[in-house]
Amino acid sequence: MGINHGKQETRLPRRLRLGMVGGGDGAFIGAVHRMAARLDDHYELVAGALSGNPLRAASSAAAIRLDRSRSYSDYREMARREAARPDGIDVVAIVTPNYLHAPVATAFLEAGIHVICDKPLAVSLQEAQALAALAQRKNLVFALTHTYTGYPMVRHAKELVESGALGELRLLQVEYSQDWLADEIPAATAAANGGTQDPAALGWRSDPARNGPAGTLGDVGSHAYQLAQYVSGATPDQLLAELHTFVPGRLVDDHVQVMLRYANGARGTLWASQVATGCENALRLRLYGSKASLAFDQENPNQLWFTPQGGQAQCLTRGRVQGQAAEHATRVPAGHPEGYLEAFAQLYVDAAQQIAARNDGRPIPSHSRFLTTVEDGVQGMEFIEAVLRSHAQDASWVSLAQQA
Ligand code: SOE
Repeated sequence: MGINHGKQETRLPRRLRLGMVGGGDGAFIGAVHRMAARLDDHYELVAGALSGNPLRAASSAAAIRLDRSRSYSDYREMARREAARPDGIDVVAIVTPNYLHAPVATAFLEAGIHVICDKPLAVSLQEAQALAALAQRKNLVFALTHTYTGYPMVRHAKELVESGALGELRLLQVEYSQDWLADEIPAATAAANGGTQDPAALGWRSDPARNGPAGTLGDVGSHAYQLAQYVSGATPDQLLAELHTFVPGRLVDDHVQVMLRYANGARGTLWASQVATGCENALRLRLYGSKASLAFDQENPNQLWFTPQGGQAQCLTRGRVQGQAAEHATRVPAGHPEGYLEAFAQLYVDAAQQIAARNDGRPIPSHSRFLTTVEDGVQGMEFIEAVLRSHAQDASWVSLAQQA
């Protein structure tokens, strides 16, 4: 396949003007969003509230050559002033700690500005539902960056399942294991904080006030759940879950294990851990249907395994596989690896296509339909709240549908 061969895209009349909230000096995910937004040349970053601290906001803006007059330290002021400019931003990327996702998104949606937000969507189901309702009322695009859904082979897997290639879904197995929280909390940090770790010193993900109540569950369990749901197209009815904190003094969970029941009788298991020694970013999905199974491993994203019942295992590869979804998400020819940044960029491509369509009053182009949105975020929060509920009831079966 040649470069961009098969890529279906509506040509955009101009680059979209992008703003960013969060992502100041040293922030990991903000820098990733900026790279992703640049890759396919549909955006220019023109404004930002990169930090709530005025000095840090200014130095972070200078470091990425953002116009000083469009660097803010208050996101509300940014929303107001950008909405009032004739050349104001079309869309804002929200890359703050989780507790700010909902208030920041609300401010920009109210100002009539499209949103691209990092996951998890919010810190409660109630917040998530309110965001979905607001985006709908304002008729604005709200993309949620579940990165791993941007891989061509994940999209191909989704298409395979939709085509019926797996038959009736029976078993789902998804895991997301990392090890970066495996080490003991240094004694000095713990002692200085009455035996608990200092959330400020160890980052916002370890601080329930800024992260929300779900630690590993929210950070990577949300990706695992979403990937399984995205590819299988199936949402469980019930789950049974246990959260655990292995490292003494940690204020949120660092491990979660879940059993899932589906209405058609299918069964699933999900575990996510950030204390899984030796694991870098092992997000793995296996689906088993009545006719065939498939397996995807995020650390080898250019491959997808497909095995028909009674037949040979087939390694399908990006760049050679036939399918519109994979071709739309592919940039370079077979054998030239694409990875994490391209997957992230794919979400920005699809969001750009949807934003341009919304702005012109056109229907959303069908090739951008695989974008994850605020609706996925609501389902993710339903999952998170169900896990918290089940855990609080000593790991009993709970229904996902129960409202907040
Ligand atoms: C850290 O655990 C992290 O960066 C997550 O926050 C991301 O969502 C995941 O994609 C990679 O790991």
